[in-house]
Amino acid sequence: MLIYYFMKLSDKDNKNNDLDRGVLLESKPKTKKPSMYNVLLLNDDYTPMEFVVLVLESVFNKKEEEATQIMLHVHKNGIGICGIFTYEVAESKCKTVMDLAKKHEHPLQCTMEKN
Ligand code: TYC
Repeated sequence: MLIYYFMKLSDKDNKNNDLDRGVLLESKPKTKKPSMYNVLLLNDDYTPMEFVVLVLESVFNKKEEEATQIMLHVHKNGIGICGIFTYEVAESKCKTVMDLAKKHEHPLQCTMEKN
């Protein structure tokens, strides 16, 4: 990235210096890739499998087949990733899942970790 630097022309002491006519200097790009976060579902003994599949379809936009695979992975392994998002989106997805679980009185737990 190139940045155009200049000094004010009223600075008489610098009138023959390159700086008072402006110079182009190299600078590092200021853009940064955002950190990404895994959203995780945790297994429990009571939440119905159908409810977990519905959550994966409605909150994480999974089709029925993939939603079922993720649910079965969590059921067997205790934990599984249901999506990877920026911090604010991951936080919002977790809250939506927890609110839905609470509303339907299921103990389903959702959490996030840095990817
Ligand atoms: N283990 C639950 C059952 O047997 C199903 C389940 C799957 C619960 C995934 C939570 O994140 C979960 N009904």
